Amino acid sequence: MWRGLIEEYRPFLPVEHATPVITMLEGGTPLLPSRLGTPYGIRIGVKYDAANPTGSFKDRGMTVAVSKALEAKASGIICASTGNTAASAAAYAARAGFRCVVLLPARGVATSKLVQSLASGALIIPIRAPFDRVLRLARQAATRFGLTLVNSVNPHRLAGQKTVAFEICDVLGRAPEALAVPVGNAGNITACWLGFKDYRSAGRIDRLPRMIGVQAAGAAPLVRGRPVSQPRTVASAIRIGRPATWEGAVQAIAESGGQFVAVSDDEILQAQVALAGEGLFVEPASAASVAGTFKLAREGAAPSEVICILTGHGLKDPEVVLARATAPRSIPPTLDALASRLSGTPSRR
Ligand code: AN7
Repeated sequence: MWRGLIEEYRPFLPVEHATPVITMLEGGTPLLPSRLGTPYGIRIGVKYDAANPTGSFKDRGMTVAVSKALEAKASGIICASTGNTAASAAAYAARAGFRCVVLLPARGVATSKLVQSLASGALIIPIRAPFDRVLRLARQAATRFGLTLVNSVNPHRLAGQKTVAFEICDVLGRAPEALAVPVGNAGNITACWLGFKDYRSAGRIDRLPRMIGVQAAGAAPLVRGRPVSQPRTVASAIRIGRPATWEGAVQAIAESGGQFVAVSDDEILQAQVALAGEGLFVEPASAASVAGTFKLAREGAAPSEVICILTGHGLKDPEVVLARATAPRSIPPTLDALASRLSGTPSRR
């Protein structure tokens, strides 16, 4: 039985025997084959990290960061967030009995993420500024008010997030040829790369994957090579113009012989639909990893096997789907009415 990622990967993590483990048995998420690469003659597998307890990959880093904060006898935690870090921090803080302060950009956080943080009892403070400014405030506030910062600039977050690389290698028995990751603040791509390198040092794998970092075109500082002052994209989770772990991301791409890719909002939403066609409902930021892989495949530049990390659940951001859907109209409870409605819709196969 899966024991949560701290117990599963203890020798690779900064935990001691005495570290109190705050866990919701995160990790151990499905690695699934898909038909997504078939039209391009490549294999696309997906790591469905939306299956974590709060619906995003953030739980991997949070179990370690919150456990270490408890070990250090912190009085509470604080984060800046585009939503998922907040939802995860709020949940793990509740479990640890911590106060949790969440600073959010006042505009553009998806409703469900706000709802999750509220439900877990976090103190939510919307800040009238974009994410990068909010993160700066959170860093200052952590020092001033004696709170532990649980953004990915906290090394324990990165340590926990490495485990996604371990899990992929454990299932495949090797590293994939390439790994595609959506990139916002750049903690995750940095952590994934460290994870693969740890596994190689430990002799668990003998070669490393190429890393593909995917950003939304309107929020693509790493693709452009300079910060973006007013990032714009439908993928609110990665609407970040000045990634905090810039160097780590650049290093992952350079060392692995990989690349950064920018995808348009349309490409992101098309990938979201394609994933839904595989039964996988993800939020737009998540679909970016697949959109970037599709883009490379169209250019004939995709590796023959890509594992895409699906970082967050589709239920996180219902507005994006509703904005594009036509609301179904109701019918009377008769077979005739049902028959006429069914005749107007195409069958799937
Ligand atoms: C679904 O919650 O930055 O490159 O504050 O929620 O490690 O930042 C979220 C980021 C990808 C990007 N996919 O990861 C936050 C936050 C989803 C995300 C990313 C995020 P990083």
